[in-house]
Amino acid sequence: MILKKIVPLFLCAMGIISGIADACPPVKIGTLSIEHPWVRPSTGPNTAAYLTITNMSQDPDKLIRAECPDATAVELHNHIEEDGVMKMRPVPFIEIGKDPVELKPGGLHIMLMGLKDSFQGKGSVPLTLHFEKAGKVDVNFSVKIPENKPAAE
Ligand SMILES: [Cu+2]
Repeated sequence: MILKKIVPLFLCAMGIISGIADACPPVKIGTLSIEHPWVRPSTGPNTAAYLTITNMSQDPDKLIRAECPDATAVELHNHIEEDGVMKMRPVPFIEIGKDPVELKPGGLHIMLMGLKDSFQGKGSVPLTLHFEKAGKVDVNFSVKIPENKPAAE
């Protein structure tokens, strides 16, 4: 019985079942629940990390900063359309209101820049997320190549 619970957690932490995101239990911090954290392996100096954050409280929170030991700099980014072209822009924070916030390709993302590691062949990558109210939390992001998506953030 205990083993049934421990094994999926262990496999999840190791990133072995990274393709099956639903097998990973949500990470809880304060009133926030973090699900499906994943990062794209890189072929260049930068890549992006994604996740879904749900706030169980009526009180909004903000993702204000993220850190990754394998990146020289980490920024919070959004995509905006400018003259018909999608461009990435840094944002000072990502508000977590009453609706779940999904960071995903083509939208909000955590930009990892100046990578010291391509993440190719890795199971997972540790990131630290800083929230204004909930504080900081360490989350393992599964290394995953997205399906049916071009290699752009
Ligand atoms: Cu970006």
